[in-house]
Amino acid sequence: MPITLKTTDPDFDRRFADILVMKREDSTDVNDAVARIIADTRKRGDLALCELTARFDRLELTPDSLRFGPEEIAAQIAKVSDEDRAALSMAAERIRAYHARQMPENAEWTDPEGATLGWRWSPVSAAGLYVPGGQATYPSSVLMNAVPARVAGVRRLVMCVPAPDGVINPLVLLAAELAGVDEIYRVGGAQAVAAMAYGTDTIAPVDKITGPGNAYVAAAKRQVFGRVGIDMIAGPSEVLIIAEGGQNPDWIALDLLAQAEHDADAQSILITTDPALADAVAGAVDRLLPSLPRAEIAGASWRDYGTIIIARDLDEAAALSDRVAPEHLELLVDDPEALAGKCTHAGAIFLGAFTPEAVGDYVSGPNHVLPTARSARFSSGLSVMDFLKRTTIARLSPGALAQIGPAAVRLAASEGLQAHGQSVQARLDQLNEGQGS
Ligand code: HSO
Ligand code: ZN
Repeated sequence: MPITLKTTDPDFDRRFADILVMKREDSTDVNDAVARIIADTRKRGDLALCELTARFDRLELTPDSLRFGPEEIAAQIAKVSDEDRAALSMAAERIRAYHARQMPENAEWTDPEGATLGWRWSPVSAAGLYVPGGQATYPSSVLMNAVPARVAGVRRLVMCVPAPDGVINPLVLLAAELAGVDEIYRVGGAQAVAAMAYGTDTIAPVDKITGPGNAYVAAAKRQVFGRVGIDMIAGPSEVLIIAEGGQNPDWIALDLLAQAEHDADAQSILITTDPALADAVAGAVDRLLPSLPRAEIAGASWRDYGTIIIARDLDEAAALSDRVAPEHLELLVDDPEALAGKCTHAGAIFLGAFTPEAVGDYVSGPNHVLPTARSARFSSGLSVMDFLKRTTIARLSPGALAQIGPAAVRLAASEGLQAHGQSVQARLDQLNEGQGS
């Protein structure tokens, strides 16, 4: 049974507040183990990678076989069906086109004092993409991470993916090829993150690491942050659907289940203004759930975290959604544009009955790496910006320095920084001399 609430319930505020603070992940403390793995990888490099891969992935490697060779990649990719290849290529193209539009412009102007100012964007030189092995190895996520990096102009793109027992998903390799990944290593876990951050003889270090992973990978990303940049630490996936009466309850149920099947800790929330629709959706979930291959995972998520809220009206629904700040927000209402205007805090918004969240996972174009756990209040999904940095530009004419320099001299004095003031004053003196003569 999902949690079911009405905003008119006397204890609604307290129960809704409980949902907001709900802890949806085990906080297994893996920090010490990860710190040891990082230290070992820094010290022993490739040797540590080979040993750890034998231990965790039951795969015997030598430094020479850490990297996937071109023939091996081609042989794996040849296994992919034409249909799968066409679908993945279409996804890659649409993701590329969307992200190309995100490229920001450089700026430059000269202000009235004569200072030429601006900024310019440049890509990080090398990026590393972590791809999980096992159940959560998603080719779509390879595209979502690698394509924006390439669009941003990153020159060297590295990927680490574990191959437990030597097994690799050919679609992951195809996605890497379509996106333009340069180097692929069959290394996973904290050791992969450490190798990309610090480098080994085989894997040259990168500047930024992105991509999802288990608790070990997440802890490793936190620990190497500062040495390299990281994207975000993603939590379990979530969807919030706002629906009006008249919408198809089966479609809504499937959208809720699509999120729930990711993870027993995923969360699916329905807010509706129509109590009859709430009942119909609850019934449809119970009917559709058992036929899913991942019924156990989806069922656990729906049972423990699934939520149905009956709201007085759409304005109230939008306000509640903003308090949740969901990763994905679906608006299944007659006028989704109007409602979207009232929803500010969401990683991605899906408008109307023909935009199920799952199209956003694969082919609509926007990124599916999105802020979870209410972090859409202050952050955004992965974009080309994550692979770019901004350098500011200033060039002062002598006249500009003459006008604004004296204020710098004063402020330097007020901070007790003599050399700062003198570095400006020396130039001002020369300008004054020039004027005197
Ligand atoms: N919904 C997930 C992404 C995903 N779904 C990958 C399917 N494959 C988090 O946004
Ligand atoms: Zn998904």
